Amino acid sequence: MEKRAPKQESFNSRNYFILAAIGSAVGLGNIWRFPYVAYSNGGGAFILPYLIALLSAGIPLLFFDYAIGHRYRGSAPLALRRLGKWTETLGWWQVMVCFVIALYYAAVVAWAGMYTIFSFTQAWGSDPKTFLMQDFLHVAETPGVGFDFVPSLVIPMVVVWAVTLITIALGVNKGLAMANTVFMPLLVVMFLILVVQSLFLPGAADGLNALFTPDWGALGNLGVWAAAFGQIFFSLSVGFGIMTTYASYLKRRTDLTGSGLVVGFANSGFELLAGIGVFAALGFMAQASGLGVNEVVDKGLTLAFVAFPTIISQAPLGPLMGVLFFGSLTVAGITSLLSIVEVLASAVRDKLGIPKVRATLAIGIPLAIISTALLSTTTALYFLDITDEFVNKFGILAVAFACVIAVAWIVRKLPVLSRHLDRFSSFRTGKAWVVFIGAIVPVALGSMLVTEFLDKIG
Ligand code: ILE
Repeated sequence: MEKRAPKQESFNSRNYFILAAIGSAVGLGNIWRFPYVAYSNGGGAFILPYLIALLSAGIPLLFFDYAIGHRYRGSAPLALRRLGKWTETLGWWQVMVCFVIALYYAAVVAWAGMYTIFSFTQAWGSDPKTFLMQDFLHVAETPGVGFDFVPSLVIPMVVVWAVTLITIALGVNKGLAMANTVFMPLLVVMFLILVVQSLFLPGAADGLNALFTPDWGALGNLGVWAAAFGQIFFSLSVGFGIMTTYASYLKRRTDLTGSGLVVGFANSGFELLAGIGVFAALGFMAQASGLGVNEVVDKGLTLAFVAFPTIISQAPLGPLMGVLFFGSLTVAGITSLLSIVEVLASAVRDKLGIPKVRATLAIGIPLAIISTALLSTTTALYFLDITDEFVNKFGILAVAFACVIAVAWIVRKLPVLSRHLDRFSSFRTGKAWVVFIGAIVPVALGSMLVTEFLDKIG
């Protein structure tokens, strides 16, 4: 039986909410995911599907999450239960997705933290790849074989988990708002200096050309559109409980759509900046090694932990660049991790009717132990690769699709949510929003899921 939920916390100011929502959105997805996704899906031409995805699905879904969280004032499962009873199940599905993401997201933050320290001495030496695989991660040669602990990975994980759980336990204002007030300005300053530094490197222009040269032909490919929508969902943190949870902490009188636009454009602005910074640096790397940019481009983990160390070792003021890059990755990652774990802690708080601190410990400690156990072993990298791909493609997209279908077509609550949005907003979204959420978003999400599925089995 559900216990009576303790009194809902709320952000002392709307600015805290906006800051925390931007902190959630801007994360690993912006820094290491976007540049490569854009480059490999049409370069400059990718801007078109990207903007369409942002305006037709990202922002409308952000409003959707906000409306549910703000109107039904609860964690994702509780808010969805208040909306349609059985839809609580969808809220738990979102919680599951967040649980899985948290397991590996924390590890990447921990590794980025370690690499910030390594940057001072360039501990990776002349061969960053071997350093990463053998000296740092001790990757087993065969997946699944040699499930051994790597003790040196445990401490950074424990630190990341301690910071995360303490912040969440401190509550919405003393924890989340404070952390974002400190970390977000720090991130902006560090990242801007990094981008300027990268732009002054020799070869930077080649990198930017590689990123922005449009391949218009790519637009005929459905996969490119799927990549644009997928990037927006992941990066904007929409559709899997995060924004619902954060919006439940907004005071009643507020501006939902105005806040949403600020968050959406801030996130995309940061993402574009990350693309510029990363590709300027890759252009330098290509020139320094006498290769084409296409030969040095890499994605995700290798981009961050192999390509960047190589660049840092060669660039003037390399150690500074290293601290800025890995520092940014750590800070951007931790503010996103906070939002992912907030979804879990608030769900447990509401379900068991226990205070936030106890709920945080009840879910946070097992989560931290599982995450540390799985990702401090010689098979960490395999685990990360598999879950990252699976969660992105099927977890996030599928749960967002299910929620939109359920709310729009089964419990038919879009008119209620639309009225709520219009009432608590600086501008009216009216019928247009209902059409986007009821028709355009489900069609876009549905076709992406089918494309991904066919791609997997094909
Ligand atoms: N939006 C963030 C990112 O881009 C997180 C996604 C929360 C899981 O990395």
